[in-house]
Amino acid sequence: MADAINQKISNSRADFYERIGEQSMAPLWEVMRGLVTPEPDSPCVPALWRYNDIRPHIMEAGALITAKEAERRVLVLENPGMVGQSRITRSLYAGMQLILPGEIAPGHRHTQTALRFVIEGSGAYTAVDGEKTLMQPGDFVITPQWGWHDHGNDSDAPMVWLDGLDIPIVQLFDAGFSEHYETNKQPLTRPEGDALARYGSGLLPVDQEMGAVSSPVFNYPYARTREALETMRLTDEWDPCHGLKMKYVNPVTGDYAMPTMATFIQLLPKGFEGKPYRSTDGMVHVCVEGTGETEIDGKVFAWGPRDTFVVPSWARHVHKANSGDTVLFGFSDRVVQQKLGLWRESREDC
Ligand code: 1HN
Repeated sequence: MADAINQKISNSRADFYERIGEQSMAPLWEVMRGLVTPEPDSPCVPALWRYNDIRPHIMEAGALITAKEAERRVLVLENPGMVGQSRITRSLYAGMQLILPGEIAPGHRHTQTALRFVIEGSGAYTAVDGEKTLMQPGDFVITPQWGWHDHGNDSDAPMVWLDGLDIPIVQLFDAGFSEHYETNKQPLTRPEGDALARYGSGLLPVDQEMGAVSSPVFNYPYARTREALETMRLTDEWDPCHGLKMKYVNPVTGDYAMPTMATFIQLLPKGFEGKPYRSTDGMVHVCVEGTGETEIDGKVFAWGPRDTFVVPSWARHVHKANSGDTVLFGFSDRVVQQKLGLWRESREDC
C-alpha cells in the first residue's frame, strides 16, 4: 500500500520535473545537497608528476612540433580527477613548456594571468611588455593579464618551465580575450633588469601609483629568494606545518604578486616532520631542492627535485623532508579566496 503511494508520488514528481524542464526550470530540492556541501567536496585528486618520468615525453614533443608551430609547446598537467578539462585544480591550469635552442614562441597576449617556474635549462628568455628577462632554474616569472609576451631560447640547451595560469577562473567569468602580436618578437624598450632595479630594490618611483594589479617585478630570481631564506632561518622558529614559508608580493601594494594566483616559497630543514594541515586552496607544489614526501589524505607521495605535486582543497596533508634541506615552490588561488572571504585553514581538526 505504502509502496503504491510512494510510486504514485514519484511518478507525479517525475512528470512535473519533465514539464517544468520544458520551461528551463528544475527542482532545487533534488540537487541542493550537492550544491551546498558541509565542507569542500572537490573533484580534484592528489597527484604527483615525477620529472624523470615526464621528461622523455616533453622531449619527444620537441621532435614532433616546433614551438612556433604549436604557438606554445606545452604538455598540460591534467588532474586525474578532471580528465579532459585542462586543469590541475578546479580553479587553475598547469603545464610543462619546452623551448629548444634557437626556437621562439611568438608574441601574443590574453586576459589570463600566467606564471612561469623554471625547471630545467638556463638562459632562455621571456619578454614582457618591452623588457626581456633571462631565466634560471627556480626563477618565478610573471606574465600579467593583457601583457604582450614572447619567449626565445638563445642558449645551447633545452629549457623547460612550469606554466601556471588562471584559465578556469577566467572561464568562470567568461572574460577571456586574446590576440596575436603582428610580428613574432615585440620591440624591447627597457634594458634587462630594469623592472627589478626600479621596483624590486626597496625603492619605488616617487610618484608611483597603485595602478596595475600584477607586480611590476616580473622576475623573482631564485638566487635572491634562496639567500633570503638562508638568512631568515638563522633566527626564525620553524612553523610546525610549513617550516619557513614566505609569499611572493607586489612591492607596490604589499599584496600577493598576482591578482588571481598566490605564490609561495618554503624551506623545510633536513629531517623536518610536519604537523597535519589543510586549507581551502588546492596547492600546486614544485620541489626545487632536497627530497621528501607528503602524505595527502592518507596516501604518501615521495618527491625530489623538479617533481610537481598537487594537494586538493581541504585535503589533510603532512610534509616531511628527508635528505638535506628542502625547498618547495607553491601556487594556489588563495589570493582570490581571501578577497572573497572564503579562505579557511585548519591545523587542529584534521
Ligand atoms: C600561454 O600563452 C602560454 O605564453 C603558456 O607561454 C601556456 C596555456 C594556455 C593558454 C595560453 C605562454 C598557455 C598559454
